[in-house]
Amino acid sequence: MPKQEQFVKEITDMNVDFARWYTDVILKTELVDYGPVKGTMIIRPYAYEIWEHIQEELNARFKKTGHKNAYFPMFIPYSYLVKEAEHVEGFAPEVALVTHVGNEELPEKLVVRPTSETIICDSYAKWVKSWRDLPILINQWANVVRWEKTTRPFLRTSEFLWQEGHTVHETPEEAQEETLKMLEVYREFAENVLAIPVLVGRKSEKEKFAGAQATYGMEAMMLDGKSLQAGTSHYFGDNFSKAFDIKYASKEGDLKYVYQTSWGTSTRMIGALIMAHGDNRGLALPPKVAPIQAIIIPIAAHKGGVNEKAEEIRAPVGSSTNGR
Ligand code: 87F
Repeated sequence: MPKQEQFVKEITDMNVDFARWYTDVILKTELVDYGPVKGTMIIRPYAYEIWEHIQEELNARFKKTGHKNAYFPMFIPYSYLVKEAEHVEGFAPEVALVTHVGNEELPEKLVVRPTSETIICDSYAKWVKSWRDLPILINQWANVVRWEKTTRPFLRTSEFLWQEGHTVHETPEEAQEETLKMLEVYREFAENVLAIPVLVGRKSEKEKFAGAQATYGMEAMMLDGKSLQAGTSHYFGDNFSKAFDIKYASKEGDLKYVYQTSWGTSTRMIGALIMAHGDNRGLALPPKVAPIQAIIIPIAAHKGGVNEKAEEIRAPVGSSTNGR
């Protein structure tokens, strides 16, 4: 049996069991491996290179829209989380805590960041004094930890990589504009770089993040007909500025609360790529994020058989595809 067909045989038919097809593909193509701790993943070099392309493309867009990258600590004092207790309530079971160092119990528990609103707002409260300090347009590339019960590589893992944008504005209008601007950055990126069809829109009152006044999401369409949330953008209004006391002296000289946003995308995008482009031969990646670029050039195409051979190489005989 030709080697290629043998290889294909090792991948479950996507029309038979899509979830198993996904797992077969990511393991066989050496994108990922399971970490020793349940729910964790090892991002192998092939997948990390895809992530680097995603970072380059997003960074270019973030910079173009005036944002700068920064880095905040991954350990957050437990008391910060309690400050916005109402927002965190539903998430509490997912939060990983550091209670000991060596044999000694810490005087205050530490949260391993599941998201960075609290620690970033703490800094913003110190940094914002007058209207001249605004807007603040900061993005962070980081790992985050959320102790999830059911996990799948790239789609839901206890630790993942992401970017989180956190911005501060003088007016509600400016913050609302930022929320939608970044949602549009995600949409344009998903369609033009990842070549994935997406739907963007406002989430319902029930679906939105409790800390936000409005949450917008980007749903990416997968080959099994399901959608996958691949990005979110929140308008916080003054919810966080009131909880963290972030005020500025306006041009008129009075003290006002700031208006904020946050927005994020993660390594889940790699999962979306696989599920939007793969087929029964395995992985297929759009050129802008593919680590390996293969171009078939039929030289002397006028000669008989050349084009046919090129076509045969592109789509090997005997392989089944997803039919697109
Ligand atoms: C899990 C544990 C604790 C999501 C959590 O969507 C807190 C949270 O606040 C939590 N899971 N969230 C909401 C995150 C909001 C927001 N943060 C920046 C984003 C995008 C990036």
